[in-house]
Amino acid sequence: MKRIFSGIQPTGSVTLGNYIGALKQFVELQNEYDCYFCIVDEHAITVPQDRLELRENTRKLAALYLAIGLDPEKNTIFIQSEVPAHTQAGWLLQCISYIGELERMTQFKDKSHGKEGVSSGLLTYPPLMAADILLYNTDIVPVGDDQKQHIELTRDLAERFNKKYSDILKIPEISLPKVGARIMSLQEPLKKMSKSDPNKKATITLLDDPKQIEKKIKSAVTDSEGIVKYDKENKPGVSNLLSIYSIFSHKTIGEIESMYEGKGYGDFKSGLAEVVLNEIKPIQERFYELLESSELDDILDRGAEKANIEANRMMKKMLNGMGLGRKRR
Ligand code: ATP
Ligand code: LTN
Repeated sequence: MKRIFSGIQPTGSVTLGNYIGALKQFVELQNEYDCYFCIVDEHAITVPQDRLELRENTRKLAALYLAIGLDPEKNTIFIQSEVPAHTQAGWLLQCISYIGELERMTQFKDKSHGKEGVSSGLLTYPPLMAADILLYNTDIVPVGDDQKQHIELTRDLAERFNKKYSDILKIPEISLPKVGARIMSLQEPLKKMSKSDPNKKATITLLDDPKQIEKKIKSAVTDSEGIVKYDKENKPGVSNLLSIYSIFSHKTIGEIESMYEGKGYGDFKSGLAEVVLNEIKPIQERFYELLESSELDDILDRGAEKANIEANRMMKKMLNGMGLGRKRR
């Protein structure tokens, strides 16, 4: 069975962008692959976090992984900081990364732009991500479009390590969703929807209450034309809403355009709210049950145990390959 690895940062409430770009792919892939799904809390601290919120967000994300339908019997679900090999391998890969290539990462440029006191961890975030992936002999990494560059770098680092030290790291492939690889902000449709966006009207989260979701969809930025038509260049707001509609309704964009021919944005937005809520409501119900359960801790304990065994096996090979410490058997 081929291996999948992916991770999400516990940096806030999970958005429709995360759900469509990453989580929905996880659910689809779980039956055909041996999957490792991680909550990457060590990535979250590359920008300032409140420690109590971070812990709460970590637990919530774990509950959400299960609530969307990931089966803990089939998948390994765990928290990054509970598997120390990630930071250890991250360091080894930092030592073969060039500052120039890290500075070229668009996520680093976006998150550091105009900020004071940018942490060095924000710069060295990609080698840690590469470690996450490479420790597990990963074949495929399901992510949204914004992570393409990081996966390219992961492949480069693996090739560099294999050439320089020892040919042990598997070169992973990226998997992007067919539709919705980049869901845009509801308020600034030229910007990606992001869970750390301070403007709460710009994002829909999986845990927003239904009234809030309806309101946010109603106030989503569109245009003055009043025609429901997909045209990314000239109608980015409406096109983004159409993509979301298509994903939640399993209808093609063409079918939805026909449904709303001659109708205004009001009807279109009400229809969109309905299909989104149909899918999200049951997830929310399961989420709140799971959050309080001890079952969640058992699953995370088992996940960490399995991930530690797997990651330590590769860690040993990497240390041996680089000549660190005494040779391990
Ligand atoms: P932050 O705002 O803290 O950077 P984020 O919302 O960008 O967070 P991540 O934790 O960085 O989310 O990403 C988790 C997964 O969700 C990744 O696979 C990423 O590619 C995907 N993703 C994030 N935003 C979007 C989006 N707007 N559209 C599609 N996929 C997305
Ligand atoms: N960088 C990713 C989160 C992430 C990840 C990973 C995704 C960290 N490690 C390993 C896939 C595989 C992000 O910001 N979305």
